[in-house]
Amino acid sequence: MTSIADRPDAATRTAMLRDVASGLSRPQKELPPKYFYDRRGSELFDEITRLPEYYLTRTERALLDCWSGPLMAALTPAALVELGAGSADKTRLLLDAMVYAGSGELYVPIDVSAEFLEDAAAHLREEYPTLGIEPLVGDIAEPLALGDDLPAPAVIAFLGSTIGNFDPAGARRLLRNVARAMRAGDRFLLGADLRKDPRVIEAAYNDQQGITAEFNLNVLRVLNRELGANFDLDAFEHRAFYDRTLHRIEMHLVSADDLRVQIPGVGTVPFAGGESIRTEISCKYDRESLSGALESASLRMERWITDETESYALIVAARDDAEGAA
Ligand code: AVJ
Repeated sequence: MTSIADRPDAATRTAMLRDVASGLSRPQKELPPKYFYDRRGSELFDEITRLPEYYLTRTERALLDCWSGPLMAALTPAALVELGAGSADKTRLLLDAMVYAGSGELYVPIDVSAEFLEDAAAHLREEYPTLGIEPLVGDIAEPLALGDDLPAPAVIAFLGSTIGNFDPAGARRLLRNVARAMRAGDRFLLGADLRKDPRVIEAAYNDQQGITAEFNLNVLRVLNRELGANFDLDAFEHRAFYDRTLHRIEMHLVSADDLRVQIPGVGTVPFAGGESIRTEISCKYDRESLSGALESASLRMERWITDETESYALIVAARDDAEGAA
């Protein structure tokens, strides 16, 4: 997964400056998680997905291994739209199954990084000569501009539990955007991490090897490089904990001491000893909270697929005015 280029354009830098200025001026300082993912951050995330503690990716992949075939055979989509064009191997499971179902015409990956998208598209065009590959540059948090000529029916996939990065209001907004882009025959395929023993969840974000800590600190490296900020990475510590009331992981960078950070274009940002920047939330769902979120966006859960430990779920949803079931 890559979201920001190592050399972002002027518009991206302006947006970053705005996000950083507003995020760091709040009582609880905050940074948007999308700034983790420069080249190094994407590599670190890749490493995270292979960690023994990080069960999410491997559980989702196992579910897709089992279910891509049956789901695609039942839905026979002409198009696959993927939000946040994620890890290539999971995409391939879906594309293989769509081609095998005999209905596939088009794959539309959506991501904010044009560079990353074009790279991935070039590979996929070689591997899937019978499919059109038409990447779309855009922020998945914004309304989807899929166009009137999207072949029907389409499956819109949002995998990797990235939905967890949105708070309930943000998730509802995103789901509404998805619902608005769907036609009656289209389906939404969502991958979501589930509520479970907090110790298991906390371990996934506090790995023994310290890769998640490196990943977390990388956002400061990005700000130093892109904005000329002077964050001292040694002055901040990784902390991740599960909030049992809000059902979410919060990731923070904690400053041990009082310090002041200079960010050109933003100004001086003071930190008191023990103060933190919240860098990510990762919300965990159960069947009820997910169907509630879907319903509030005019979507109806049609299928609920989990692994045997009910650790992770794949959900198929339709517009609530659609007929039939997958
Ligand atoms: C890519 C948002 C699903 O929340 O588990 C992994 C990112 N952060 N370890 C997640 C992440 C720390 C991941 N998502």
